[in-house]
Amino acid sequence: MSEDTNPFESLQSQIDDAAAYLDVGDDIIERLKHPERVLETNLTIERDDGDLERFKAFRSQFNGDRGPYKGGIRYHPQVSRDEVKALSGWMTYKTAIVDIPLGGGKGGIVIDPDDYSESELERLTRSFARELRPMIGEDRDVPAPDVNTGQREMNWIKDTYETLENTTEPGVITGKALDSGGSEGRVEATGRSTVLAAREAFDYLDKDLEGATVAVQGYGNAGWIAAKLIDEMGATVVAASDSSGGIYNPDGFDPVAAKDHKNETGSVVGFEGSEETVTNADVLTLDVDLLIPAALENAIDADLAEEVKADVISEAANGPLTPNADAVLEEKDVFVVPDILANAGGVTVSYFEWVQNRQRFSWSEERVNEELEGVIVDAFDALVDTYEEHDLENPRTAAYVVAIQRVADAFEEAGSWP
Ligand code: AKG
Repeated sequence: MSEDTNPFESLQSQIDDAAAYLDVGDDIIERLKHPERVLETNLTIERDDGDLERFKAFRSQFNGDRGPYKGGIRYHPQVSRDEVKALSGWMTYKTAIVDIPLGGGKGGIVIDPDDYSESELERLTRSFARELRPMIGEDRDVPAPDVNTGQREMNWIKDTYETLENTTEPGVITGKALDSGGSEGRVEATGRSTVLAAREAFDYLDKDLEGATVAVQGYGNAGWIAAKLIDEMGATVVAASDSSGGIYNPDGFDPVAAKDHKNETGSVVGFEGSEETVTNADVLTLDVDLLIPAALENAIDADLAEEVKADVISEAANGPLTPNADAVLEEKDVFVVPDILANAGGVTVSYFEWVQNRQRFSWSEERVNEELEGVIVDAFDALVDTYEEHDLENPRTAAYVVAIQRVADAFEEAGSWP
């Protein structure tokens, strides 16, 4: 990576780009560029061998003007205070562009979970839940899964919170297992919105998704589900990658079989449906119709962006393009469906899960997917209206214009303390 990009600075520059088109005072824009508060804490747990180990952990509550703070908790060695601040800001504008009544938050622990046993991870997660307890709650802050966390961790947090609070409050957290109050469709939701948003973009650009070629960078939950669903829509997945490398077959391959291979061996590399082993950078710069970056921030910097040949990018990851990469792609007329819309399926179905928990009622998978589709299509339409109204070059700026205006309106409508 030739560019050293701080994700929090990326978020702030995205807000600045949109501010020029907004009827919002500079003082309010300044407020909307910073989190309301950030918890930084040190968690010490006993390892299985009896030694103690300390882990740094964060929770950023970026903005609560439109509802409870909402966003995932990730376990990754690259977690930092600035990364969590950026991710919580992206959550704020994500919940706003899809117009669900939630704010934005994000948390994380600096850890490579692969190096720890399940019982060590449980002790660590429960320790974090104890720290979070005073600041979370179904009307306060509602965490969810993110990179390297899932139903197991959410269930531990729910159990710790409910035990200490002596209550049942499943809506304190989303992304739970189905039997613990989770929602149908939540596991697939991020990948699903990524392809629904891509479908809308192809439609808007008058391009045919049927037979379009697709490359997917990152074959975790969001990436592989997006690959599976786009294949079901008639597109051809020709490349995929994970942290060990990439696979390429110009005639396409079965994305589910590639996932089975990854489950068995730990990587997509070596999959029999592949013609060629390629690098991650190759996957990002292949001559395809649609590129889906589905790994971490800053996957594409300006140098790599010069090499990108895709016509459309749908961002399953948060922050995969640096601002300089965005500028290069804008020059090249690549249509980028921004993360805050493309991957908003996760938080949208989390919202449905929270609603179901409060209703003490479960929706069918069909209903969840139908409602999700409506939300993504409406958000895409709002983006396009603003994109055209202001004659914008970059769909990301249009998404921020819509989202920031909604957050600013809620802030102003609340009035101020005398
Ligand atoms: C994200 O969209 O980046 C999330 O962290 C998901 C949040 C949620 O499901 O509440």
